Amino acid sequence: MQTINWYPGHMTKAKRMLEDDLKLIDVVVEIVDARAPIACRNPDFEVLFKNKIRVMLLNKSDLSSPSANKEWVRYFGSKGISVMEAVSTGAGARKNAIAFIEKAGEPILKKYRDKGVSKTLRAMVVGIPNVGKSTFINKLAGITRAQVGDRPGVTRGKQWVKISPYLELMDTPGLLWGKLDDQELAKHIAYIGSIRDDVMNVEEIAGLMLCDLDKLCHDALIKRYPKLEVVEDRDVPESMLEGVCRSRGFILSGGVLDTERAARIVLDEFRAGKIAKLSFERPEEAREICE
Ligand SMILES: Nc1nc2c(ncn2[C@@H]2O[C@H](COP(=O)(O)OP(=O)(O)OP(=O)(O)O)[C@@H](O)[C@H]2O)c(=O)[nH]1
Ligand SMILES: [Mg+2]
Repeated sequence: MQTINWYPGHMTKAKRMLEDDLKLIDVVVEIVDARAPIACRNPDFEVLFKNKIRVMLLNKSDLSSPSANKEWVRYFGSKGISVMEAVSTGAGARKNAIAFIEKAGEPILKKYRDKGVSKTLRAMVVGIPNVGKSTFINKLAGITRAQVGDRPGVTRGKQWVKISPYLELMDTPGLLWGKLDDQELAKHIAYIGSIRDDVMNVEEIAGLMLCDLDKLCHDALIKRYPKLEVVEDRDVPESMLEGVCRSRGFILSGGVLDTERAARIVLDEFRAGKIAKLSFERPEEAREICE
């Protein structure tokens, strides 16, 4: 696979901005995509936030496997990381999410209370691009304050949003890191839409994703793109993409298959949860990667 080169220049500036603002922050809320929680964990965060109280939100859990969500909550919990499942686009659970963050900040609030001072808890919401940071903040605010979009790189600067008299959240731009050695994780980040489509080979990524989906959810995949059933080389990304072209009639004049169109459709449909609810990662693999 072609190495994914993804690090846009503005992220260096954004990372510096987070560093500068750390002194204002009581709690760090790290948002990951429940379909690929390990791939979403930016190693820079370990250094940046090592002295901070941290909690994790397993977001987009409506698009991932419910059993994997439970496994991930148990797994991160066993590592001492407080984690909560979330659907930031869904109704409800707003109060739970606020209580979750406030509970994490309780030791700090208590310190102030003991001094007789009332304090607003300040939390920084961080994560790689497109995981739903701004959507989560809007949900907690109960009103659209932060700009959101179904592509990476929507938030470009920081923004404070008041949630209650006791809680303020800071929205931040999605951050990736400079070098990704593990191409397996890079693929997952591309699949979930955290890398801009114009800096990667869309056809290659969509083809690889079809091969992975074939192993993870064969029946659902065939249901969506029936002509995939007859593809013989199921490990060959190009062949799988051609199967999608045939399923959807993406055939140009002269019988040429429009694989670019198929690639964009497959990525869009997967990201919108139209193919299957699934998780690319499970805690057993995480043990291999992390330990
Ligand atoms: N299905 C589903 N979609 C979600 C969820 N949370 C966010 N989204 C969608 O994901 C896309 C990205 O959301 P944003 O809130 O803009 O993501 P972000 O992390 O702020 O992205 P950047 O600012 O680009 O780093 C939008 O299309 C949201 O509607 C969720 O829990 N479930
Ligand atoms: Mg944003």
